[in-house]
Amino acid sequence: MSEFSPTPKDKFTFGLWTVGNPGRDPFGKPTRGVMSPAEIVDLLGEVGGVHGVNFHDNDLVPIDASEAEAGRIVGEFEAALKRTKLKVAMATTDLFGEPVFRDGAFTSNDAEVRAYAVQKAMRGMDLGARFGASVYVFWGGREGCESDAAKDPVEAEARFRRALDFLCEYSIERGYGYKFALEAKPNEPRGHMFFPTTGHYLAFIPTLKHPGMVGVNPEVAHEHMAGLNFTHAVASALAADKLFHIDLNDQEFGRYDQDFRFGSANLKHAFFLVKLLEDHKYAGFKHFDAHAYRTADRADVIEFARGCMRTYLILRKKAAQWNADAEVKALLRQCHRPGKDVDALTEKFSRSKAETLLGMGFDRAKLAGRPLPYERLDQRTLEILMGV
Ligand code: DIG
Ligand code: MN
Ligand code: MN
Repeated sequence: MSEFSPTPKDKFTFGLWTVGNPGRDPFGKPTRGVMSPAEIVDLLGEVGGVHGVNFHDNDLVPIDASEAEAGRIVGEFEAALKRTKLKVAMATTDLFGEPVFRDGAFTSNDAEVRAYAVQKAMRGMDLGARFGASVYVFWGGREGCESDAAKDPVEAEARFRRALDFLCEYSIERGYGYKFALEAKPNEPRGHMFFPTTGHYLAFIPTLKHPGMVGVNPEVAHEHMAGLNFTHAVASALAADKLFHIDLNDQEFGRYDQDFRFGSANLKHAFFLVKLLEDHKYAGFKHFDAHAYRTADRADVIEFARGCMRTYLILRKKAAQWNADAEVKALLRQCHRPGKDVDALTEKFSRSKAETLLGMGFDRAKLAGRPLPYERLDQRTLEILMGV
């Protein structure tokens, strides 16, 4: 056990499709063998310290599997879970791979496709509940359009809302106790994606019939693809008490969805994310929705998974070091001016407070001249990260 060895208590999880990714990409064939769900669970057991595994319905049971095949696959999967003591943390539905969903699932223009998508999600919820999954993710991979001639976006969102309201009721009626987590992604695979960022979902959730059951599942790569600060997206979710799940990975800005190993592209961004999660005591699953480079063999896939978790644990220690650093604390004291009395004025409105505030004089030149040593603060941050 090294200082940065994960344990199941860290609640790190991996989807079957992550370490099971065979290396296929839009321009090339698979470079690795396709593993069965049981073999993927055994690989995660070999990785060590993993809390749980996640699956799309068809990652586990292929869409055209016979009853007998489904029974065999599920039985082998269950045996592998027992062998490795891995839990099933999150489940989700593949509503994006099959041609039937080419024009969306819940937002499709075809009522039969919408109904089939809800049925498929219900069956996915049944399968997840069978293994004790407590979070159910919805990534609307095909909800969008290439031309806005296709459908009214207000109507499209209404269809998405109807499906979620129905599925919330299904979870309640079945007593599954699911926390639904909505995952945003911009720009692909549809020409224009509905709900492209976490912020869009945070605005959407209050319009649902059971908003308390529904939160978000932000993903690093997806907010980066929109050119946004992921830590701020997570902060908005935390502030709204809606961070029900999180997809950790990494991503070069301005690229397709790369799903890189956590921390491998933007170490400073990863640091501030881990600091935020730890400062705010996020207690949910930390899912690495990522995959190894296409060049990786099985051994390197294992290193990929270990690297995701080690980087999180190293950055967690760096965050504690940063919070305790004397120079950081001194610099923060210089930059943050509480001004208790003036702050109290806008704490809670009252006519007299408003009058007092209206009557106050502010010396703009003095305020503008106060030092803000952010260069030194950011340099100190980098030097802590660089181990200096
Ligand atoms: C893509 O980032 C999506 C799908 O992999 C899955 O539906 C979801 C679960 O993490 N993330
Ligand atoms: Mn992704
Ligand atoms: Mn994801």
